[in-house]
Amino acid sequence: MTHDQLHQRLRAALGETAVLTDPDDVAPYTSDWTGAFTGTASAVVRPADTEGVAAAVRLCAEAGVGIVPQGGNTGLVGGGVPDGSGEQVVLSLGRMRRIRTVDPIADTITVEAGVPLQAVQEAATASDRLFPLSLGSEGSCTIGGTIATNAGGTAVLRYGMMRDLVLGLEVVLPDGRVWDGLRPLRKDNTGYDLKQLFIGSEGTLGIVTAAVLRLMPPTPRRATAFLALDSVDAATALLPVLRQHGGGQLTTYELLGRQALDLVLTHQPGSRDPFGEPHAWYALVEIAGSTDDVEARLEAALGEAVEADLVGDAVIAGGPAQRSALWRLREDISEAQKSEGVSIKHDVTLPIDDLARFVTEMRPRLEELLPGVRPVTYGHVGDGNLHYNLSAPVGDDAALRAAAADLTRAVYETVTALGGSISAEHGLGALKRAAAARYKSDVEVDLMRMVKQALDPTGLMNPGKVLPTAG
Ligand code: FAD
Ligand code: 2HG
Ligand code: ZN
Repeated sequence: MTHDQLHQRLRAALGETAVLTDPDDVAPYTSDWTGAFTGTASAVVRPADTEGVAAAVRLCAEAGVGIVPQGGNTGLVGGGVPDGSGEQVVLSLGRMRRIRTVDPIADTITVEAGVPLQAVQEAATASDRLFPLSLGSEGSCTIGGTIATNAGGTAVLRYGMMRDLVLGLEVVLPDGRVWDGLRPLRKDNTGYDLKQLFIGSEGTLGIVTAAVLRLMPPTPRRATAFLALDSVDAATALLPVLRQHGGGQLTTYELLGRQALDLVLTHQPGSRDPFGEPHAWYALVEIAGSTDDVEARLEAALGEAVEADLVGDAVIAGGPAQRSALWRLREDISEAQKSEGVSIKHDVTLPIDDLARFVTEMRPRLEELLPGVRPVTYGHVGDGNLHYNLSAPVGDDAALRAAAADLTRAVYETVTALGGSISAEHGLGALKRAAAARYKSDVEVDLMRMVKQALDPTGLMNPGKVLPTAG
């Protein structure tokens, strides 16, 4: 079947407007948020419902055409973007935006894959509940995308990753069948937990079309502090203090190096340094709950931290405007680093005890490889997850591009030697698929290939992503 014939059949099955082929219409779907990944597509298909997704998958399978599922296109590893062949079809879930039900007794919300994360948070709030997943991209990223990447964010410390928040899934399989696993059950030991296979599979095993998600009690009281710290060691030593005083309500513990704050202050209008003098490191802490004691808990934790010499200075948010300003200093880093120019992203996890060692060991190694390279270090310190993103030496993007492979190898070797992971929360996508072959064990890679072969034997589901290249 030619691509033109495929387009005609897709239009006949899904309707004229559901299939985009005009280059101007297709363009927004073929490059990513970072600008590092750009491809071309045979077409973009935008089904309105699960049946439409299944029909599109069946037609692409008949034509032997690869399918790239796409949600909000905020992924940072090139997973939702087609390759450069022009042979692949992008399947966007963007029209599937229905919130199907909020169930106050089961304490669940059932939503379609294309619903933006923020809309789910708002629907939960409107029912006096909380959907706790929280990302800087929440206005644009979709529930399907957060499931496909097993997204993390700034509340993982308390609530876990997306994997921990999904009770049931509906998935269109690579052969076009629909698996209805849309169950709100909290207990279901009937063999393999199939939904977990699809969560974090980045569109390589099937297309998530809907999900049942867990809701949590709301946390209307929030105590938020921005801290100045001398070292990463101080940040890790502070974690048990925060946890002890937080009493299960410690929700956020984020770290920022001075370079990260500097980028925000330079590029984000209205941002302001909360302190009179610069410090090497900063942390954003939030304790959240439903009772008034959250502030007292935060103050007690900070009192102990100051006494133990772990904190140099601290600002506690006096109200919603100040809280939001402090949050922006953390959440705007990605945007600010993008404005600064070319950078290389490393989203790594380490055993928490080794975070300081990692940061200390990396600096001279990187400086030797590329003098003037600027590590912008920040992340979810409570989860051992650093975004160790390297900006180019000032004015020399070309030098960073030339040294990129060596720099990344140095980072990943150190992470692996310390028992960490080369992808904490963003996934492998296209960016890290070759690295996965190097840093995962042969047994792990083999098992991944077996799973892929079993579910997608013709390899049409997001080709060229996640699965390490052979050899
Ligand atoms: P897309 O980018 O469209 O797709 C991502 C992957 O999922 C692709 O492989 C795609 O093929 C697949 N996919 C998408 N939808 C489906 C579906 N319905 N079925 C099957 N496969 C599908 N991530 C974090 O984990 N934590 C953060 O704190 C965080 N902060 C961010 C901040 C910014 C400013 C930005 C730009 C990104 C951030 N991200 C973060 C990354 C990104 O937002 C997440 O990975 C998010 O889950 C992607 O959702 P999406 O809908 O945009 O997916
Ligand atoms: C964050 O924690 C995101 O802000 C984005 O995961 C990280 O842009 C990045 O590298
Ligand atoms: Zn992150």
